[in-house]
Amino acid sequence: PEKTGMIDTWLDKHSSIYTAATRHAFVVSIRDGSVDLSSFRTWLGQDYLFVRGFVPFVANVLIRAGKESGESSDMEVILGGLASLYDEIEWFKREGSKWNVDFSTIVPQKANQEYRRFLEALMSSEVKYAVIMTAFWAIEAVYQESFAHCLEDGNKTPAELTGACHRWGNDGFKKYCLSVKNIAERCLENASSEVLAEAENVLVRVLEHELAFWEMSRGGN
Ligand code: HMH
Repeated sequence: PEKTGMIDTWLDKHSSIYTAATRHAFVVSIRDGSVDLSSFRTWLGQDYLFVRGFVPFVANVLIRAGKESGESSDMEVILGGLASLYDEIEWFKREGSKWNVDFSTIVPQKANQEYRRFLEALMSSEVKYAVIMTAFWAIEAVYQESFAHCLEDGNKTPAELTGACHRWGNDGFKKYCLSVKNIAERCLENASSEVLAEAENVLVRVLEHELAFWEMSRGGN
């Protein structure tokens, strides 16, 4: 029998915020086809800015995987994620032209600024590898869970939005998230109680930032 890891224990404990982040009304509206396209455009522009800030965060995780992990395969997992962010930025640019969203004029909204500030704080060398890895997993997993939901049986996701859903809802991304989760779990197994408490706190804060990001998107400009 598989033993339950820390992350699943925490998700159980904080299930209401986890569900709020992964089944948000904005995501549900993509799935049921009722999505407000101005909200989608807001999300697109804000997420493009978010991803540009996420690249240095993942690069920081990569550097730590090379120095602090003790497990050489961690680097390949993170490098794969970093490489796919290049394609992701190109995808955002194509979507931007498709939806007439001019990224050069977009200003980050408050929830976006706060999320990016949080990521910057996590990049401090004082934050333990297990903690940043837990955060990294949660950031990716919320998108994976959310967009996979839009592709599940019975969806009425509009055809012009399935590209976004496949980007994060596909099986390869799901497997990648599982690899990141396994890295985080391995680190948490050997962590002190202080580090565990910090990782749990950071996990909940990621979920709060993700929830606020969906709220911001739904609210439009
Ligand atoms: C807000 N969270 C946000 N944007 C993203 N692109 C990701 C996570 C990626 O998983």
